[in-house]
Amino acid sequence: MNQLYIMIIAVFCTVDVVGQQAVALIPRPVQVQELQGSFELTGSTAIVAGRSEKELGEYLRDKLHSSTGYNLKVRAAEGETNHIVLQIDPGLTLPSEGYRLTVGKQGATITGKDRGGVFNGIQTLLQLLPPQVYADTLARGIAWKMPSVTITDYPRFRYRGMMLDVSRQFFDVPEVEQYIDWLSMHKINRFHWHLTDDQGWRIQIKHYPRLTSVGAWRGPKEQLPPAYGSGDKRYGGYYTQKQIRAVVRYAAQRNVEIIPEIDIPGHSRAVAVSYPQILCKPDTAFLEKGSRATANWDWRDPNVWCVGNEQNYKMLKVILKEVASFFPSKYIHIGGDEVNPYYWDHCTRCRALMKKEHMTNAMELQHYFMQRVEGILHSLGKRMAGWDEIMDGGKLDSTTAVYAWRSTAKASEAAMSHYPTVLMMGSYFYFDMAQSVNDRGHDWAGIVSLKKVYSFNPLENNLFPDASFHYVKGVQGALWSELLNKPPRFMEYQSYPRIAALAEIGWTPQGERNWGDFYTRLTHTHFERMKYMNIAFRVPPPEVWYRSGYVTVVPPYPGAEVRYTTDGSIPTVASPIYRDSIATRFPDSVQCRTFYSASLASIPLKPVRVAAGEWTMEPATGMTQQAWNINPVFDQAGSWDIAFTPDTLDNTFSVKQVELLENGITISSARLGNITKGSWRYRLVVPAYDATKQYTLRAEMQSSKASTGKVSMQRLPYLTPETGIIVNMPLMQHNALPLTDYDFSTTVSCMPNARAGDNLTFVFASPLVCKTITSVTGMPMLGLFPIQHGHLELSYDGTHFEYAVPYTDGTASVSPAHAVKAVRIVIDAPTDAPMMVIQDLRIE
Ligand code: TNX
Repeated sequence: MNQLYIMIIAVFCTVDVVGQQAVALIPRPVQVQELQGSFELTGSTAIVAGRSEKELGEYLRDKLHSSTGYNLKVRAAEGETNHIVLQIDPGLTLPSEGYRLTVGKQGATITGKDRGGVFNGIQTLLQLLPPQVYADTLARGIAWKMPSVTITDYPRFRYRGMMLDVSRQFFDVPEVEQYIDWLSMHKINRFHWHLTDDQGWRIQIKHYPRLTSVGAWRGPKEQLPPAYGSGDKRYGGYYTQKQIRAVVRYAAQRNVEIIPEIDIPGHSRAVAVSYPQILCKPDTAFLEKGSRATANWDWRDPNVWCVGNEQNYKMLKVILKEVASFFPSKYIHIGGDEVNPYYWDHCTRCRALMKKEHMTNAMELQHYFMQRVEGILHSLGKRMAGWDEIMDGGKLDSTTAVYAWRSTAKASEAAMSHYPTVLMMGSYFYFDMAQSVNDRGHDWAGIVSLKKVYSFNPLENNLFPDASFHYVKGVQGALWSELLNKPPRFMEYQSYPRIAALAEIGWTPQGERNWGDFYTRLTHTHFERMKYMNIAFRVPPPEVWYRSGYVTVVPPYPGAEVRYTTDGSIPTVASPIYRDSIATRFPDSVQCRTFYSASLASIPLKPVRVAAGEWTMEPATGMTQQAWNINPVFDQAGSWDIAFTPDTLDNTFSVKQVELLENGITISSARLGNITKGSWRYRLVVPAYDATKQYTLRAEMQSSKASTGKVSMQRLPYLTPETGIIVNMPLMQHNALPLTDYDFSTTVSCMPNARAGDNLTFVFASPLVCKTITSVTGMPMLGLFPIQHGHLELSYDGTHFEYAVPYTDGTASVSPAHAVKAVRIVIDAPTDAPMMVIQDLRIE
């Protein structure tokens, strides 16, 4: 009986959860009851606020002002009708930051548990109004109506944060404030400000002025070399203490607490160039060997604070004391990540300290350092926060907060060790990762799509057993800015809509979260809000397929406007709208793009050939041969990319020997593949195509588990002439062959940095007739480490080379007048980075 009762409740609740709400709010509130009728806001609506709510009332008035044109009165006495009442009621039986919002014909009332509660209620109220409410110019002819509702709402986590790296790229005060404002509208209540890193120190410290006069700038004549696209110019900036105080106030008004980060002891190159005395004192034997860490490029910068130098703790105390004086947050984040112990190992002072403290390895120095900094922070009345590396090497104080970024295992470890834990695992929360395989972005933590972010469920896989979940304080997204230098407004593109998903993870109970429901609210309503907020968010591209002479488009959401071209150009807002499949023999010239508005459009995509086939395999120890008829997708000679993608990740799966047969006879084969983003990829160069013949793809595959998956084929639009290579620069690889296989994922790097005059020549086996030759440099996808100062030369006879074209933005493209014999890449000046990366030629 009892059980039945519970079951009925469960069913009832589920229906309620999945039931669509007419009001589409993000993050989704805990409880919404929709009622009949609505309330219309007019110029004579009053905002009723007592003394403690007055400033919130003024915030609301200002928010409503630009779009409605109204200048609403904020007053203390309650009128009978037409009002928005704001009140704080600490007696409300809701968690902190919770609120109740009721809208009826007479007006709206927001009762908050505390100031944050009222603020959050105001955000919900704004979302109930037409999306134009967010416009910063007058929106005419709009009835400012909100539907009658009763909402009871409170956050799932107390800590709902977003981190922004302002070191690799600098964002000025208006940009930061704008960013915080957007966060607050998503009920995010922490802004983690990553203020210092190897590429720039961004916070004024009065006792150490060189930190910003020297450490905030990079460029050809600066102490810090150019980096991450800053190129030839002096680049940088910092915030004065006055500015910081203003941003702290601005954020506090929006219920956002700022957690400053001063990243030590690693990521400290900007300090090291300003005050070199913070560095280690390597012993003479080490120095004589001539081993300089900087000559040995490591992604972890070796400019690390010396642990054995007492003066450093004095200096840190002064710095942290200033920091503590203008950030009211309880926590100060001190980084602690990715320390390169290279110098510690060879430093007389660090070695002496190790001996004194009976330490056996350098990681114990890291722990020692953290404990000292923890002590400094405590003496300043603050608590310490750091990246999960701070757990290594020993126990810290139980108030110290751990920001788990490396893995879910690190998150479990932190919570199970009873450290207050913030979840920001790269694979879900690093918004500097690419959003799809076709997008720009890092991918070391995988592709972090919107759906991937939203799928995060901390209750899965018994990640936080027993009481350890109690130590999970919340979730946070991170936007590292290495790659944010381009294209314009990429910072916003990387942030939204992923932050909308983050907001809902942080706010909404797990049981009320549902991807389909979220995606509908997002695309139907929230996109429109973000448009008026003036966020250059990522518009999802359509799926574009090709098979048997037709390109078919699947719009990313119902009603999405997809435009296309068939001439290889990028679709514009004037291109035709896709309505029905496109008949074409040249799918590679088709491009499609979603247009949300004239200025908000997705990346353009070319058709993907519908999978050539699928496989199903039993577990086996030996190779299994599989074959597929590929006539529907194979339609021309040239270079083809064949991808084998298992349905579920399986590292026992492998593919060997891929062949293409024409009427049963092998005409192309490949033995060497590579694994990229979960697929085995092979490249086939197919010499001929004849529409009357039968084509088959054959592969040898193996897996010790049962395996299913799909085989897809993409034609590469490039010619693949046989070429030799003559190298005249310090290549890192033993040979340059990866540059001649027309596999654009295999590159070669030049390290150390090339010098002026260094060059590399491609010599074609026979004179090459082609339209264009393009040399793309920099890491595939990321674009890091391109050639910045260089040019291409052409030779028509193999002996005389003539200047053709300079590199711009890492790319140089030339159209030869007639058959060419050789192409030469010539470096004019070194790049600003530790190395240069060169890709295969793209010949069309
Ligand atoms: C790792 S996350 C870093 C950052 C990089 C980021 C790039 C962390 C504590 N350190 O310095 O910017 O990866 O994704």
